Amino acid sequence: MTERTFTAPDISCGHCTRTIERELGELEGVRHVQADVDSKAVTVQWVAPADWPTIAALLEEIGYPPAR
Ligand SMILES: [Cu+2]
Repeated sequence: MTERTFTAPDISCGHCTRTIERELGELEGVRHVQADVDSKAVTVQWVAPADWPTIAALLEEIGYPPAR
């Protein structure tokens, strides 16, 4: 299991965090997603076949690119 916590600066409300949790949660291999409005932090836990490039690409696609 891999875990990564990052910031998604475009998070602005609870809808954003729910969208992120739902969309990432639908990726095969993603086991846990938690997004926080106040800190704009997102923690994701995954196993194969999920990987960071796939997760980052999906975040870009739904409008919440991870901070670099
Ligand atoms: Cu929002």
